[in-house]
Parts: sequence; structure tokens; C-alpha cells
Amino acid sequence: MATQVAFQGFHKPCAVIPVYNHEQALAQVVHALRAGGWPCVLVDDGSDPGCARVIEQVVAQTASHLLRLPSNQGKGGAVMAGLREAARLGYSHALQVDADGQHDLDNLGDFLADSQAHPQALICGYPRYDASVPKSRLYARYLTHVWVWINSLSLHIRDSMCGFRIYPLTPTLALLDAVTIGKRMDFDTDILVRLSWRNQPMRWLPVRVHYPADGVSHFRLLQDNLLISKMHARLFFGMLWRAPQLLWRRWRG
Ligand SMILES: Nc1nc2c(ncn2[C@@H]2O[C@H](COP(=O)(O)OP(=O)(O)O)[C@@H](O)[C@H]2O)c(=O)[nH]1
Ligand SMILES: [Mg+2]
Repeated sequence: MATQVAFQGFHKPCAVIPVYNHEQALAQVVHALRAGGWPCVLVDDGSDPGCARVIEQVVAQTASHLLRLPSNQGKGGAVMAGLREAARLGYSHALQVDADGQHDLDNLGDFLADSQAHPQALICGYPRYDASVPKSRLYARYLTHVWVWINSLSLHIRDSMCGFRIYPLTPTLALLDAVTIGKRMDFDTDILVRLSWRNQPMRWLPVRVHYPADGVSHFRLLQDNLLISKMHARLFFGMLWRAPQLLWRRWRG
């Protein structure tokens, strides 16, 4: 992590970490972020008491901020609550990063530098997997890529499922205030397609992803893939009535 967080005028970033029963790698993730200068907002998404205790310890050790949700909301619900909390605390940008250590933080400095250079842009990670990725997740991803190309009427979204991004909070919260976004594993794709409909600038950087870093993924193969399919269907109809506007925008360049 070469580039250290520095509060530069308009650019004041923090990290938002949704946590649901992911205590094993949490300390390592938060310490690494703090070493890079990132203030951290941990969102406890209704974790069990054992994990809740670990979260409290990590928060105390790292002088982080804790947002505790009264009951489990789902990954998207937790991230959205964290983004709102980050804005309330006065941050302008928020890095979304998993608690389980899946995302390699080695080139986080590149993400930060890009966000500082392009503060209006959403800086999105696209995954570079190692051999540990389950094949079922990989195939489901290809299906999602195709749906996203159709629903955004473009090929510019390189990967919609990678939950490693730096959000500019003003346009992001404007979207969250205007529409309902999927609160579970449908969140990462849903928000990206809807931001693309709003012509949100996006930039893409690779991030190495390891599956699963602490042996725990709460992705529910059947229910979450069903939720994701329903989201694609909803987005499809949303795209249909926006199609003239989206195509007109493209045509004008
Ligand atoms: N699956 C899941 N993850 C949640 C939830 N709430 C917060 N999270 C966090 O969201 C991130 C991604 O979850 P994970 O189970 O690792 O999903 P995967 O990386 O797609 O396999 C982790 O930081 C979780 O701790 C929830 O209700 N379900
Ligand atoms: Mg994970």
C-alpha cells in the first residue's frame, strides 16, 4: 500500500467493512487498512455474540468506528448502512471491502491514487482469481456479465460482483435515496447497473481475490443465485423503458 490516505480538500476517504460472522481475518484486514491510514467503519450485521466480541476488540485496538445493526440485513443492507454512516461522519468517499480477507490489499494504494485523481469517479475492482475460486461461482459470474451488458446496454462494466470499490458518496447516496437496491448478494450488481443508468463515471482496476480466505463464505448458492436472477429481471424492465435515453446518450458520445 504505497499511497497513504491523506485528507485532500474534497477528498476525505474511509473504509466501510460489512461484517457478518467473519471474525477470523477481521483483525488482519482492519490493521492493514489502518496501516495505510484508512479510517475504518465496521458494520456489524447482526453477528453472533462470538464475532460481535471480536468486532468490539478490533474496533478498540484500531480506534475504528462501529455501526451495529439490530438484526441481520444482508451484505447490501450492511454496506448501504455503512455508506450512510460514512457520510454522516463527514467522509466524502468510502472503500467497500470484505471482512474475510478475500481482497488483496497490496495495490490498494493504486485505488486510492486513482480516486484522488478522479474524485467524481467510482473506482471499481475487477477480480483476478487464483485457483481457489469455486467453479460454480465462476460460471454464475459469466451469466451475470451477460445480463449486465444487456441491462446497461453497454460493455463498459467489467465486473459487477466484486465488492471492492471506492464510492464517491454524494452521487451514491443520491441513488440510495431515490431507489430500492438489493440488500443481499444482489447489491453489488444492482447498484452498479443503476449508477451506470445515471451516467456515473467508473474506472476499473484489478484486485487479486482469494476464495475463501478464512474458509467461510455466507453466499447461499441457491437463494442468492435466485435473488440475483430476480434482480436481473427487474433491471431488464428498468432498462427497457430507459433504452431510448441510454441509446441516445451513447449515440451523442
Ligand atoms: N453473506 C453475507 N455476508 C454479509 C452479510 N452481512 C454482511 N456480510 C459481509 O459481506 C462480505 C461478503 O460476504 P461473503 O459471505 O464473504 O460473500 P462472498 O465473498 O461473496 O463469498 C463479508 O465481509 C461479510 O462478512 C450477510 O447477511 N450475508
Ligand atoms: Mg467473502
